[in-house]
Amino acid sequence: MPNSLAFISGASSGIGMAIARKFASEGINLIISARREERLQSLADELKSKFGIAVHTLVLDVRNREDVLQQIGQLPATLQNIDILINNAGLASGLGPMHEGDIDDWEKMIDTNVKGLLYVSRAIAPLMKAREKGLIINIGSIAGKEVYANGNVYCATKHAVDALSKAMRIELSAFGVKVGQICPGAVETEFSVVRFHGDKERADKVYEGFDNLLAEDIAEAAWFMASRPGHVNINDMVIMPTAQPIASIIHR
Ligand code: NDP
Ligand code: 8X3
Repeated sequence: MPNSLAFISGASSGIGMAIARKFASEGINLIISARREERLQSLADELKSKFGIAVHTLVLDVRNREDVLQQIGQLPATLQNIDILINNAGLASGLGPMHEGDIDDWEKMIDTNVKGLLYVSRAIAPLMKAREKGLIINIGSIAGKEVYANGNVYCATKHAVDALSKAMRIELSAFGVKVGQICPGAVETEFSVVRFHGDKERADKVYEGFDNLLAEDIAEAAWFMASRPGHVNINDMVIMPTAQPIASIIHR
C-alpha cells in the first residue's frame, strides 16, 4: 500500500471527501476530482500539510465525455499509475412519481451516475489492465438493490451501477484488476440538498429523528476493501443505518 495512488471522483463533498481524508491518513497519494475547484484546492492543501502525501486536483465534470478522456489521458505518466479508483461522483435530482418527473432531472442523473461512471472507468481501467493490478470501488446505493416510491430514475441509475460493477468484475478479473461496490443507505451529506434542488430545510428533515450513517462510516468500509491482501476481493457491501432495515422504512 505505501506509495499507492487513488483517484476519487466527487471528492469535493460528502462520501468522496471522507474517503479522501481516510485514504490520506493511511498514506495513500491522491488524485481528487469534482467540479468545484476551490473545495478541491482547500482539501488538497489540508491533506498535504496534515499527512505529507501528494495530492493532485482534477476539475472535471464526469458528464463531459471528451474532457474526462482527455484530462485523464493527459495526466503525467506517474499519475497514470492509479492503483485504486473510487467511482463516487453521483447525485439524485428530484423525488416524485415518474409520470410527473422532470426530464432534465432524469438526464442529469443518468448522465452523471451511469455515463459519468462509465467515462471515468473507460479512461482508467485500461491503465490498470496494462499494469495487471488495481481496484475499482463503485459507490452504488441501497437504491441499486431495492426500488422505493418516487425514487424511480435514481433507483434505475443505481441498479445500473450494480450491473456494471458485476460486469466490470467479470471482465477485469482475468487481468488481476479487482472490482467491488459499496451500497449505502441514508448518509447525511449534501445529497438531499442536491436532490431537493437546494431546499436545505426539506433536506434536513430526511435525517431527523434517527441516527443516519456518516460519510466516515462509508470511508471506513472503502478502506477495508482497499486494504485487503491481493488475493481477497470484497465484491459488495450493503451498509445501512440500524434504524433503516430496508430503503423505504426508517424508524424515527
Ligand atoms: P454529495 O452531494 O455530498 O457529494 C456528491 C459529490 O459528487 C460531490 O463531490 C460532487 O462534486 C460530485 N459530483 C456530482 N455531480 C458531478 C459531476 N457531474 N461531475 C463531477 N463530480 C460530480 O453526496 P454524497 O457524498 O452523499 O454522494 C456520493 C455518492 O454516494 C453518490 O454517488 C450518491 O449517489 C451515493 N450515495 C449517497 C447516499 C446518501 O444517502 N448520501 C447513499 C447511497 C449512495 P461537485 O458538485 O463539486 O462536482
Ligand atoms: C441514497 C440512499 O435511500 O436516499 O442513495 O436512495 S436513498
